[in-house]
Amino acid sequence: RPRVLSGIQPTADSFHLGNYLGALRQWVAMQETHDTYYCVVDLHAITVEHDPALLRQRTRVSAAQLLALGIDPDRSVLFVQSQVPEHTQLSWVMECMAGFGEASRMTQFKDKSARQAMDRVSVGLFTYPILQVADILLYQANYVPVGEDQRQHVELTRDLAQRFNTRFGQTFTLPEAFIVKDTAKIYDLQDPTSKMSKSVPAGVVELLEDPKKSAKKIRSAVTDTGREIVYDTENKPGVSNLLTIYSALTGRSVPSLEADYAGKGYGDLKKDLGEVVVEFVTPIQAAVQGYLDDPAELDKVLARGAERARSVASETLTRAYDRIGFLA
Ligand code: AQP
Repeated sequence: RPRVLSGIQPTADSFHLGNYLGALRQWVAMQETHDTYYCVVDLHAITVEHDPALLRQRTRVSAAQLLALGIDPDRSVLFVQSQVPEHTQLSWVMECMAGFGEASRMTQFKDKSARQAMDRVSVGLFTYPILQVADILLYQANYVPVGEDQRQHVELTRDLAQRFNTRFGQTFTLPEAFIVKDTAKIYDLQDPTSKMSKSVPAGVVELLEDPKKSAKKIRSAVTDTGREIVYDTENKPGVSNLLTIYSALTGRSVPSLEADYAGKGYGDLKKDLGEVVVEFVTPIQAAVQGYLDDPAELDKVLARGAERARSVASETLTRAYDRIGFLA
């Protein structure tokens, strides 16, 4: 089976619909067909200022959400990144493979650092994509299921893996981004030209917020001029985004939704989609609560995942260390 690795940051109280439709839905589905490794990337979470107690809580809430969404810890290796020290060890090696200019071209760093004064931006935020390179290469992953915003980081991973292999001998598998086109980018409900992102909370639907609040956000989503419910990303980005979400959550095709809503108004679409979202999140919230009610058991599941992850990661690291000339 081809191998898959992906990670998600524990940097918010809840995952949002963009995370779910862009990435996590694929994580769940790929368990059927791939050898899957999934991690909560807490090392990435400290690249911005954080509160330790909150990080601990959010790491558990993140793991609980993954389990509730259908990640099965028997079929997937589910773990917390900081519990596998090989990630930081390989990261240093890969930092030494990367050019400064190359790292400076990462658009996510440019976007995120532009929001703050340079003296407040951590070096960790700058080197973050290289830690991500290590995350992927340690498991010899063939595919990385992510949203469109992460494509450039997977490309960097390929480049650095190729460079290492050329200089020191075949060591790493070259991974490919696995991006589902239809849901590669879910847009903000209040600004349907920007991606839904936890940094701009206005138009974000969180999986763990009060479902009534989600339905309200959808009812007040920005829609477009005109009245027709048709998928047209250029002229109707708001309506198109709602149709994408509707289609992904129900499995109904966009053309069949267009046909059903012919002659109806934006209000009808938004009201119905609100109900679809409430139905989707309600059982997930109950399941998350179930996992959080027994944190000792949750920690045990994660410890077992870390142990399984380490057995693969340490083998890759040992080989990489040997190739670059470190003593055994
Ligand atoms: N709007 C989105 N549409 C599709 N996919 C998305 N992802 C994030 N936003 C969207 C995908 O979710 C996965 C987890 O991403 P992360 O842990 O890196 O979270 P993030 O990118 O920090 O989440 P945000 O909300 O996008 O944060 P900020 O505001 O910090 O940029 C990834 O696979 C990502 O592609």
